[in-house]
Amino acid sequence: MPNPIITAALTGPVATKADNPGMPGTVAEIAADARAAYDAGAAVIHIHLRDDDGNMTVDLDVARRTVEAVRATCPGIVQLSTGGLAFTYEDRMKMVEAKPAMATLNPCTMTFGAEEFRNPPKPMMQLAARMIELGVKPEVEIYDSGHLEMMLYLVHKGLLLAPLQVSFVMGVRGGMKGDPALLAYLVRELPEGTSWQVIGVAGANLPMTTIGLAMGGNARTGMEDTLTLEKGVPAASNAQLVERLVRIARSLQREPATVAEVVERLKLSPELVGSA
Ligand code: KMH
Ligand code: ZN
Repeated sequence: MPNPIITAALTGPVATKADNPGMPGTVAEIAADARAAYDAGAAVIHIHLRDDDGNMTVDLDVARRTVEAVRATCPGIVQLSTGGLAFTYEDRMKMVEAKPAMATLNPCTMTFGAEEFRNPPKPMMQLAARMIELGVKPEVEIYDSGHLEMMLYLVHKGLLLAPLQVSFVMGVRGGMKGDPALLAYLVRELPEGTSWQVIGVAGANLPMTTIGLAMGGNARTGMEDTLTLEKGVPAASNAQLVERLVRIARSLQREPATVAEVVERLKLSPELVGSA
């Protein structure tokens, strides 16, 4: 079993500092949190942007400044989100122009809690093609079994290249629930050599990421996915969540992958990975 890639999802498209004061709220705070998460064992830093007033944004200048700030602060691999619920798809697509080493690719439209998460097929495929041009590695986010079929179609069309990097998102209202039987099915359907993890949202976070690790997957945590350490106990920081995940991985005798291992395994573009 290869060493698990640990991802820290520092910020998200829904919760803000108002929901947990330990969440970063500016470019500088995101960079500082990335360093702390890296020091705790995360190799990949997944980011939804915040401007200097703490607002969610998909402004390309903020994206460039964020990529630069994180790269200057730590060697962690920057993964920008092209998701988000409040912005047009065209604006979200521009995130890859900031040239992060990785960015998310959400293959299908869906209900997302009280919102609509729009990922129309045509621009989604344009985004996939643009990522190939720029050498930005997609993290494909699968919220339902049909999304996996769409991913395989993109592979067939040459819009996604091996090695694939996949997240199974469990616990969003409108997508799959956290259920080990569903996970077993999805993992079985993956092409040989695919790297995968569970994104366990809210109550699904701890059990499903632990099960994913035990099954040989990678793992992600952070305040995008859960604001609490346990019911009623807010997480103090993203680093605290990463520390706990690393403890779980080590209890399962799995040592977190280094940045160099991730670059090699996912065939990331070396020029897009920082060296701070
Ligand atoms: N919070 C995720 C489950 C992405 O980052 O591309 C949804 C999301 C996807 O925002
Ligand atoms: Zn995200």
